[in-house]
Amino acid sequence: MMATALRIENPAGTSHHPGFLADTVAEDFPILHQRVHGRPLVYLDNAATTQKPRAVVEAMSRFYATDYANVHRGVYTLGARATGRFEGARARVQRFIHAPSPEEIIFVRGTTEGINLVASTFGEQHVQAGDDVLVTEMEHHSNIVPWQVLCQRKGARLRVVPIDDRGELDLEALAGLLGPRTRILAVAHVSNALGTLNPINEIVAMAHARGVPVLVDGAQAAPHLPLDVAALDADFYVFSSHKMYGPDGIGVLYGKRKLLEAMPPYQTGGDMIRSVSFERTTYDDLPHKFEAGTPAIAAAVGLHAAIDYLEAIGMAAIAREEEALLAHAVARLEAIPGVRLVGKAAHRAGAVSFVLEGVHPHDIATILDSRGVAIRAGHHCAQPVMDRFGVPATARVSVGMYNTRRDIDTLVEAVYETKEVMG
Ligand code: C6P
Repeated sequence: MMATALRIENPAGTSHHPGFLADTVAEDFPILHQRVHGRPLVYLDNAATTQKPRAVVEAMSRFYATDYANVHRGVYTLGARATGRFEGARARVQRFIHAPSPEEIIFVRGTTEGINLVASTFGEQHVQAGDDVLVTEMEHHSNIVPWQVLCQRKGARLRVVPIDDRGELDLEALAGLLGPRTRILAVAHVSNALGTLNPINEIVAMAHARGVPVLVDGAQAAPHLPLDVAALDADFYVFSSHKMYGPDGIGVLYGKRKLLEAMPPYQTGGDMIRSVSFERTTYDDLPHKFEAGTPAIAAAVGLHAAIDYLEAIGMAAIAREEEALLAHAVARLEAIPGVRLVGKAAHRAGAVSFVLEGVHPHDIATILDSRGVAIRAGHHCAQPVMDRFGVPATARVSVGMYNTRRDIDTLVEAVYETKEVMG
């Protein structure tokens, strides 16, 4: 890990060759060095989940072997060590996203749970009959359904900011929808289905100018871009560890202290209380008020290691490399006769979606798999996006820091082969 950090600090600053970073980190990801159906594996489903570097796997395994115990409970040495590691991970997340304080970092299971938490607590408090909750047409189901259920329960209206033919948010429509009854805007930083990178600073500023708080779904941004929730001034920001080279089972909800303090607990039980009697329970302070039960302790240690790994490389370097790689993917895919990109936003991160005339995306993914290339086909848990573009599904290529131009070229060759096989 340290060797990696020394070798590759900010490599993209000195290289215009996409894949330079990937070539350097490749050896840190043992899973990538295998054959699938006799071909070298090309993993291009990073929006679904990322592979884990040795540093993450080893940090978790070392923790289990040396420091593991439950947290916030035992006065004994192991318990104290485990608690130190768990809280150390929280502080690491705080620095990574530039949150003002560690108490504003709530560990959850992932983005989905983070959004559900806010909808069932903040939403429950603030949304009443006749109010509006604003989402966008490009949201993942995780950032639609919790709000829809809340609105149904409260008699509120779920209103939707439309997207244009390029897959970009219609900011004029957003301005028109932000009204006196809007209680929250829930918006993706990056679309998982289209790859659109939203102008999130502008969006937050627009909402705040109307007094509307904003929840940002950062699931597809955290692995690809430098984050600064304080500069962004987001009220809530959520993301999943497993999409940023960390383990599954843990994610982060950042919330502004004032809002979190005023919110009721989400789940109740052990580790979130100050005192309990049969008459009355009082709750612990932040962040514990929102963390009922034994948390994902080793996963927090793994997330810590993932963030160390990401920052040793540098998020700015990752963003630059991946941007160049995506531009290459867009150019090569667009040049294939019969391919149509779904989503052509001017600013993109992470993913490219496409359809191929006459071939179902599932068939594309199956044939690509036979060539060792792993991509996702389907609606990507974003059915309203599919409806908007009039397709049942897309094939989606999503990149990570270990992908190279060669990977994209292998993918493109396999798409040409798909055309031949299906033609
Ligand atoms: N998208 C994809 O293949 P969880 O499952 O809770 O870690 O993340 C949910 C989620 C929320 N928002 C966005 C923008 C997402 O992309 C995801 C997960 C995966 O696109 C699995 S459907």
